Amino acid sequence: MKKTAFITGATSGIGREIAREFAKNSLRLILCGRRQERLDKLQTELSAHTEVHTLNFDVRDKEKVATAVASLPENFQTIDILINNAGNAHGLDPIQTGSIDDWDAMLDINVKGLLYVSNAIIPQMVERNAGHIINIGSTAGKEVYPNGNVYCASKHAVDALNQGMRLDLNAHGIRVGAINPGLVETEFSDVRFKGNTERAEKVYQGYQPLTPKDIAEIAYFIVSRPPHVNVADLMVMCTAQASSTIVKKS
Ligand code: NDP
Ligand code: 8X3
Repeated sequence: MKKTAFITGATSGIGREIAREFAKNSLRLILCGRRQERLDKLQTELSAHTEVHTLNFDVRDKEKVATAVASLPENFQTIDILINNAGNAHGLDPIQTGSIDDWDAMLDINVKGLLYVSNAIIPQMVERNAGHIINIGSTAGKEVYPNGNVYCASKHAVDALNQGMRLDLNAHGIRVGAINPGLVETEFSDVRFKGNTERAEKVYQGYQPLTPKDIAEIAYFIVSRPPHVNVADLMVMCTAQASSTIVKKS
């Protein structure tokens, strides 16, 4: 029977490409995000390959998260794969001048939002003693770079939660792993720099960054391993990148 994957942050970047890659491989999809037009467009595009259901909610709203998951039609209620991907950086400022609103956004979305979604889905995996969770972390969850302070803290929290989930869900045969990408060209920097396109574009100039498709192919590789294989923690950078601060640019 075809597996069903629940993907947060499917309206853009990494999440959208994971949706496309999974659809190409006939996984059934539950696509989540806040931008309904994009959800509708992607549903139309991918329905040629597979069954698609969309859910519109803000991961920060724990009631909406729970209601959305509870609203799934019967044929989408069994979730085999959870991709915890929704998230962003907001700002790039030293700790002494950082914006509290940016800090709230990053911790509420990247950490608490991931927890709310996990809370709505993990119990059914535990009940079935089956499931696969992939948490999208970051190299920012493995090291800290100047001005990255709170974003890095949020991704370090994702790293800790990935480990914690793996420990707690071990008895239930649920696979838990993280993909920790380095620089991937998406709308990430547009969000980080609040629509300052010039600044956002500069992040990816002078070298070849990863593409969302690179990450999507890795995600499909992971979910298509046989049941005894769990890719627990994977870090991937473009060849030009050696660390958060060392990137070989032309
Ligand atoms: P994008 O900005 O392209 O995509 C972010 C996605 O998250 C969108 O689909 C957006 O949907 C969703 N999202 C953001 N906030 C919320 C919210 N409050 N509620 C629900 N959904 C939300 O960025 P990426 O694809 O690059 O980012 C995806 C993940 O990858 C993030 O967790 C990011 O931290 C991580 N990452 C990114 C890297 C990069 O270099 N790009 C590298 C390492 C990790 P919508 O706005 O429609 O709600
Ligand atoms: C995104 C990669 O280096 O911009 O998580 O933090 S980075």
